[in-house]
Amino acid sequence: MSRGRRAGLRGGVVAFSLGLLTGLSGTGATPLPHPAYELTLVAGQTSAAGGFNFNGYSGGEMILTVPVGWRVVVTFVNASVVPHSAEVVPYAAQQPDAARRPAFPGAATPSLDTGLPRGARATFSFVATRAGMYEFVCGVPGHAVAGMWDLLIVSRAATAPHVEVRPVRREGGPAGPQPGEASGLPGNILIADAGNNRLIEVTPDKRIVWEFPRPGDLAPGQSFLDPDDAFYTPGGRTIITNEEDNHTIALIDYATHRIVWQYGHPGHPGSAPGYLNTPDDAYQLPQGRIVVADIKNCRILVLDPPPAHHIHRELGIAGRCRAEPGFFLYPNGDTPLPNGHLLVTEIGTRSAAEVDPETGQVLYRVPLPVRYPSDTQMTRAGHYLVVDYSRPGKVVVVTRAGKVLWSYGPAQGPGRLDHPSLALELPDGDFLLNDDYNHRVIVLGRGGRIRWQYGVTGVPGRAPGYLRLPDGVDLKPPTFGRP
Ligand SMILES: [Cu+2]
Repeated sequence: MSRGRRAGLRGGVVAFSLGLLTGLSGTGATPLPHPAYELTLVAGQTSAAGGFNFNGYSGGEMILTVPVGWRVVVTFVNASVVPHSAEVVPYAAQQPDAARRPAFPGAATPSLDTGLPRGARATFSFVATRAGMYEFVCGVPGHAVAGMWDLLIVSRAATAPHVEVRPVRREGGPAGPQPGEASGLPGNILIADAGNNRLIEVTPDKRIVWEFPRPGDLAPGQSFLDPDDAFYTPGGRTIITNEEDNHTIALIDYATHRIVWQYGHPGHPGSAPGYLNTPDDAYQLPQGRIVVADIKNCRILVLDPPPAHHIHRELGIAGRCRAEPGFFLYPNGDTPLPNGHLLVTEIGTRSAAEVDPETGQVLYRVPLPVRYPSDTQMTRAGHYLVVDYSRPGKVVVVTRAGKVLWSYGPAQGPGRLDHPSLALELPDGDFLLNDDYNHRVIVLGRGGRIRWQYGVTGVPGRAPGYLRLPDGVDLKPPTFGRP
């Protein structure tokens, strides 16, 4: 998928997790003395309340209730260009106009007054030892007053934590096929469930049959964060994924659940050999080479087949972001075509170009009539399928000249898309796409009807039937995994 410039902006959407940690099973860590609840707070996730919101909710619209005595583990992410912070303070009818002492020891991010910059993450935790009404507020002066607060209720009566939001944006049910629902899916699909830091393979009847990482899958020191896309590789044994904000790409062995190859330095963007900066859409080509759209370096890298870590070719020049021949302007997609060429999507020029990876030559360029094109694909009829990573989002099919042949993009209702980042054509001509900020993956019929859905619209989660900011999908090839 791809989104590109949004690295940093990502962080995504909502994301209060329904994760209940009861002592980090499987990692060998000492069990926590209190049952814990994990909450992700994304500052400025949407434009609601002028951006002064957590997870899109402001003014107390989001309410977390936890039983007294529980630990709350908060992962704070700033998705906004405006610096923000977060802390827990006692609820007051009048919001504080500046940071104050947190209600519980440790219940605050660093830099409460000045805020953390865009893309920053901070984790804090506290034990909710006293029942009562509290609020999560931004400590930057003026922000809480502007609406940047949500509620925390520490309850003696509650037996389990829960989150509720008003207005409630729930549509559709979670897991399980709906009556009469025919998916149109010819097989399993792979979902890069970015906000849950995992990849899952789901059957057409919505069972999870493969997941990475399971507890213990990662070696000590290995990380797996925010996978943006994941694709089955042509060899039938591995899955390739890019961790855009972790600046790495990786091959995962499907059978053993091990990372068998990695390129890039986790957490360290760069352009020197061995480094990537916001990589998107890593694919393995049939002969084993790896391609990746290295967005912020404005280049496409072609790497020698693993286990090497060698650059075969650099298309464009790292750091020279230009809309000129020989250069790329924030490329976020590099779909391999049957003829061995790549279909490169550029955010900066709103176009897709067929590129010969051996020479870097652009054969033609397709203008894309969308605000923020993501991950153009070629259809079997030879047209170009692209999504608009916007709200409302769109799915568009255009000719080589950029003429719109088909488009979908309702401005409201349950069919409205919210930052879709990748659409693929299914064998029957319908589309499989991830609708990131709606926390769902759908099959969209050519008639404009949603035929199948995994995830609950607008409701992030990790339980079966839920997703959090799904950022990529792939369709399992019938031959994958067969000897
Ligand atoms: Cu703030």
